[in-house]
Amino acid sequence: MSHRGVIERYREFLPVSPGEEVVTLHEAETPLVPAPRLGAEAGVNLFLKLEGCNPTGSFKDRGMTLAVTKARSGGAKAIICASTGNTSASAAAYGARAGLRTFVVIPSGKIALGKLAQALVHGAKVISIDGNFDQGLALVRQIAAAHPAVALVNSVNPYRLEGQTTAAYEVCDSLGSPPDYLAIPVGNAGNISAYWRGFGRYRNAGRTSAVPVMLGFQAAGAAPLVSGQPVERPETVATAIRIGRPASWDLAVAAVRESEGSFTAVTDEEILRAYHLLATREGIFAEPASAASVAGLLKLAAAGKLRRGATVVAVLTGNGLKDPAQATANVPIPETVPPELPALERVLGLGA
Ligand code: AN7
Repeated sequence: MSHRGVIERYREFLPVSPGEEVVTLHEAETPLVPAPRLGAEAGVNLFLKLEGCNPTGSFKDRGMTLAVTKARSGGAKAIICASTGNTSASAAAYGARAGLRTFVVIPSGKIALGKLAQALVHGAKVISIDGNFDQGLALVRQIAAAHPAVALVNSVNPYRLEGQTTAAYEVCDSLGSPPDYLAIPVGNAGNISAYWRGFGRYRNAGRTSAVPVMLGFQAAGAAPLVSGQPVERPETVATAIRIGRPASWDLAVAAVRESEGSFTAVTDEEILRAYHLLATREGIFAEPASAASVAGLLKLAAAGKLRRGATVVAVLTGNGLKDPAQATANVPIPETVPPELPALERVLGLGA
């Protein structure tokens, strides 16, 4: 059976006991799609890892299957997270599947509509705070510490990162070897840390013989890992990565240092350009935060900082449909015409 889910597919690398009852939506095994046109622009052999094809539309499902499996087998009655959107959508779905209550804390007005809809439809208790993600995370950590029946499922939960290592295994399995570079958007910095651990573990297990250079990209208004300083008031159009105090700071810094990679900031303009290029030139609709990986690659390539002809995987972390407001912000409004052939031909430019 294909799409058995992260735990069944990579069980030998994950901390799950044989008898443990798994909570899964048969996530992962996402497509790795060549991007020849954008690859040519960057002078590299580019592949896109479409994490928006996961059951809840983002990479978060890889870690959530493990975190929620462990929460339930550990006797939790509820799960809780703070979120810029995707973690809450995933937690709400896996929480529903597990029969656990889900509590979600979000920054008021700063999460994409599709993600909010997901959390609500799955029946999570959603609380909006008049504050940002970093403040929300500090609060939910305190709740989980004070209430043992409530399991924290943010990426400070070690099972989240363990589950997310599977994306690195998949990239290697799909390509037959690791890429030269891995390009990835960075917010709370869990995913870049998980990929790095995964690539290292796969090499140590003899499955591969190398590891990639890790290229992390942050939005310019929320780039603490680029500046080396926490950002008190992060701002970016890419709300998913509007984070000023990444929880996995040290792990992410180690990933970049050990792989001889880099952190680079991309502006909102660069993010939105990449977002439109992905959609119009490659047929791929990813959310703005995800487009930061491609924006960053184009930026590094233009500066002569990418080896020409290298194999590059850019991780597109979430589905474009998550953020309909952004999607419809800068596109023409459809023209309305009478339901008549000549009128339709005229507006299509197909008239006589
Ligand atoms: C589409 O949902 O932090 O660096 O609360 O949704 O591992 O945080 C989302 C993060 C990239 C950054 N792309 O990953 C949340 C949340 C998308 C995301 C990131 C997120 P990390």
